[in-house]
Amino acid sequence: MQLRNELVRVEADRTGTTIDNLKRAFLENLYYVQGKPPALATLNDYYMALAHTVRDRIMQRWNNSAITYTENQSRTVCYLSAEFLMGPHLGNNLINLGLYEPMKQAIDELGINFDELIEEEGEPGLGNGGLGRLAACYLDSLAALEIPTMGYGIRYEFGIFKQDIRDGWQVEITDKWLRNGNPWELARPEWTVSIPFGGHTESYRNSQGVYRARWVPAWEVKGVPYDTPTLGYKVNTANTLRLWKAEAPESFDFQAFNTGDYYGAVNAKVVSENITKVLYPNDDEIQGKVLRLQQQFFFVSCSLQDMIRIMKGQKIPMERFHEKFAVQLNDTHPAIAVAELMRLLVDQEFLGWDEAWAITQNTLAYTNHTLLPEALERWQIDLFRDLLPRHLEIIYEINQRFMDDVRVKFIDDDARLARMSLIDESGERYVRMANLACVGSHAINGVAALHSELLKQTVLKDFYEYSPEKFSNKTNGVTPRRFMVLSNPRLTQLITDRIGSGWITDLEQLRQLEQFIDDPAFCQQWRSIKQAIKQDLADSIQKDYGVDVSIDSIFDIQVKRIHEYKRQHLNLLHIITLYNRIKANPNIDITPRTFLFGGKAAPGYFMAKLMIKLVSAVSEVINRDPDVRGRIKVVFLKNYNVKFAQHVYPAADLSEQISTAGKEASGTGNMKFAMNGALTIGTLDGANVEIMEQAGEENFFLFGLTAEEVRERKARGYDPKAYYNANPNLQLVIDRIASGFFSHGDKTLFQPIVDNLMQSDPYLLFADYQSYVECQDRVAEAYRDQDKWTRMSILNAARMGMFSSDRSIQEYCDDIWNVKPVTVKETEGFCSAT
Ligand code: GPU
Repeated sequence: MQLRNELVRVEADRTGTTIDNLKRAFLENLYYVQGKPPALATLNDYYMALAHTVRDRIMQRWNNSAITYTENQSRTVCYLSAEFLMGPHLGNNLINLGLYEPMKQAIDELGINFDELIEEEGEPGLGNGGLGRLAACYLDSLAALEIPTMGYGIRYEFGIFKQDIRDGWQVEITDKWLRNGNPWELARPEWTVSIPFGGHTESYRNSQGVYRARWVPAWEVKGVPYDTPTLGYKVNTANTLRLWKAEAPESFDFQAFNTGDYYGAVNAKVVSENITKVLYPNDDEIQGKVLRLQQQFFFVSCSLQDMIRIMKGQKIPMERFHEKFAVQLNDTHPAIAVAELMRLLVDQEFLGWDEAWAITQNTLAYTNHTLLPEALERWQIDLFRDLLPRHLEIIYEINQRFMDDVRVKFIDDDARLARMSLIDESGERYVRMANLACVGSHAINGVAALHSELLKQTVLKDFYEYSPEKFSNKTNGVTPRRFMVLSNPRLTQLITDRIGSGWITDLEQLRQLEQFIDDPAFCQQWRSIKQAIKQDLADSIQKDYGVDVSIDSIFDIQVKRIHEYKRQHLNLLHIITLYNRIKANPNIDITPRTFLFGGKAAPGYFMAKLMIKLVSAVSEVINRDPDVRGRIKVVFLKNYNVKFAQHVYPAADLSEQISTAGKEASGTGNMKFAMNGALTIGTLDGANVEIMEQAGEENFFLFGLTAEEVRERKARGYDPKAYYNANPNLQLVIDRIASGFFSHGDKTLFQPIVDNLMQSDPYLLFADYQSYVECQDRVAEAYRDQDKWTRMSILNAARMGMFSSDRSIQEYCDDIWNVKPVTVKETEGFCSAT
C-alpha cells in the first residue's frame, strides 16, 4: 500500500522559521513532546523542546535527501569508523540550517536563556580523540559538499569515560550519555540485521552439484540501526550517520520457554548486548581483546549487509556493488570488511571468487592514521578462528593468491614474502590487519604529507614497492563551521564584516584578511576579540578551579590525549625551567604565562596517568608560591572533550604541538588553534610541516630534531644521560622532580618518569630540551611586541585555508571515491510545504 501524495503536508509549526513560528513550535514541543506545562519544566525539558524544534526543521531535508538518493540510485560514500566524535548537535545543526540567530532571538524572547540551553547539551563521546573527531569533520564536509554519504559505526552505550581529577590523579567515571534520551537519533528496527559468530565451516554441493563453502555459526546477535542526520551548511543535503546497537535475538526467549532455563537465556541476552556496551578507551594503542574483534566484525557486517539491502531495494545487480558504493576504512578497525565483503558476495550472493575480489578491491579504500608499532592491529590466530572461522579460511585463500603474485614480482625474496603475508608466522601466529587492508583496497593514504612519505619508507614499504599506484596523501582538515563559526562567533563576525561570508565554505578566501594587517583599526579589533574570549575562559577557570589567571599573560595551551609521544612532560620541563629562573632570581623580568593542559589518559596507561599527576603537582607548587607573584600559572583542565574544546581553541595565544618528529601522523588540534589565530610552537611533525609552510616560517615557532635526525640519533645509540650531564638547567629541572620537591618530599612518586627519561628517553625529550626552551624564549620575546604578535596571529588565520576538511574531502572525492555532488531540492516527493 502507498500513501496518496496530497495526504502529507509539512505544517508551518514543524518547518516555519519566522520568530513567531519558532516560539510556537518550541512551546508546542515542550507541551506535547516533553509533556510538560511551563510551570513544571526543567532546564533539560527546555533543551529537549528546543532540540525537537530543530529536529523538526531537519526532517524535510532528511526525507528529501533519502528520496533523491533512492530515485537517482546515487553513488554513495560509506565512511566506516569505529569512532565518531560528533560533539554537541544543537548549535551545529542551527548553524548548518542558518537558523542560529533567529532561534536565539525566539528563545530569548520567551524569557529563556538560549546560551544556557546550548551549554545544557551533553555530547555523544563515541570516540577517543583525533581519529573519531576527523570522522565527524568529514561527515560535516561531505554534507556541505552535497555528497551522498552514510557514516557507519557503533552506538556504544557508554562512550569515552568522564574524567575527574582527585588529588591530582585521573579518575574515570562511566559516560551515561543516553540517560536523558537522545533527541537526535531515530531507531530503525525495521532494518535490523543478523550477525553470526563462532561455530565452524563445512562444504556442501549446490543444486548443480558444485562444491561451495558454508559457515555454520554457533551464535548470533541482532544489529539494530540508529540514525542521526548530518546536515550540510546551508544546503538541503541531510546525510545519515547510522550507528549499530547489538541486541539478543528473540529466539533466546523461546529457548528459555522451552527448556525452563530462564536465567541462562537472560544471561545470553546480556552477553549479546555487551558487544556495543562500551568504547575501548585507548588511543593509538591496541589491546587484542576478543570483545574488540566482536565489535569490529559486528559493525562491519551490519554495514555491508545494509548496503546489500539497499542494492536490492534499488534493484541494482550485485555485480555493480562497487559502482553504487565507495567504502572508506578509517584505519584498520573496520579492515575485516575485506573478508566479510568476500564472504557475502561469494557465499551468500554466489558470485565467483575473481569477480567478488575485483568488486571488493574496487569498493574499498584504506586510510592509515599512525606509524606507531603498538597501534598496528593484529589478532591471534586462535582467537580469530574461534570467532570468525569462515573469515580465516577466506583470508588464507586471499593470502595464497597474493603470495603467488608477490613471488612472481619479487623472485627469490622469502623475507619479503614473510613480511607481506597476511599472517605473521614469526612466532605466535597473528592475522595482520594492515596487510589485509592494503591487499583488499584500491587506494591507501596517509593523513599528512610527512606521514604519507614515512608510510612508504617504513611500515608499508613493501606494499608501496608492490603497488605504488595505490598510494597517496590526503592531509587532514577540520570543519570551519564547528571550529570557527559556531565556537568563535566574535571572530566570525569580524571576518565576515570585512570579507563577506564566502570563506565559510571556501576557506582559502581567508587570505583576503592579509590586506588588513597594516590596518590599525582591524588589528585592534582582532586583539580585543582575543582578549574578550580569553576573559570568558579565565572566568570559567576561576569558577571551576578557583585559580585567577590574567588575560594579559600568554595563554599557552596543550590539549590532546595524554601520551608520551605527544610529550606533555616536555612542556612541563619548560615550565619548571621558568620556575627555576624565578627561584634563582625573584625579580627576573619574565613574560607572564598561563599554561593550560587538558586531555584524557587511557585508564591502563600508567605513565600517562603519572604525567597528569605531575602536571597537577607542579601547578600546586607554582600557583601558590609567593615568589612567582602570579607571573606563571598552571592549570589542568579536567574532562577535555569536544564541547570544552570549542571554548579552548578560540582563547589560545600559543598552541603546543611538540610531539617527537615522526610520531604524530597529522594532528588536527594544531589546525583548529591556528585558524582561530593562535601561533604554534612545534616540531616538524605531522601536519605541522604543512601548517608552517602555509603560515610562513617567520610566523611559526619551530624547534627540535627532524624525523630524519631522530632516526639517525636512535640508530647511533641515543644516550639521554649525556644531555643531562651537559646541561645544568636540564639537570636542575630533573633533580627538582626527583628530589620530591613537587611531591611533598616523596622521592618515589615521579621516579618512573625520571628513570624513563634518564635511562632510555624513547621520545627524545632531552635531545629537544634546549631547542624547546630557546624557542619558548623567542615566544616570550615576541609576545612583548603586541602589534607584531597580532599581525602574526592574523596571518596564521588568513593562511589556514588548506586545512578546511572541505579541501580534504574534495581530494578524497576526486582521487579515491570518484563521486560527484547530488543536489537535493527543497521540496520533493510527497512532502509539500504549506
Ligand atoms: N589517531 Br591509529 C587517533 O586519534 N587514534 C588512533 O587510534 C590512531 C590515530 C590520530 C593520530 O594520532 C593523529 O595524528 C591524527 O591527526 C588523527 O588520528 C586523525 O588522522
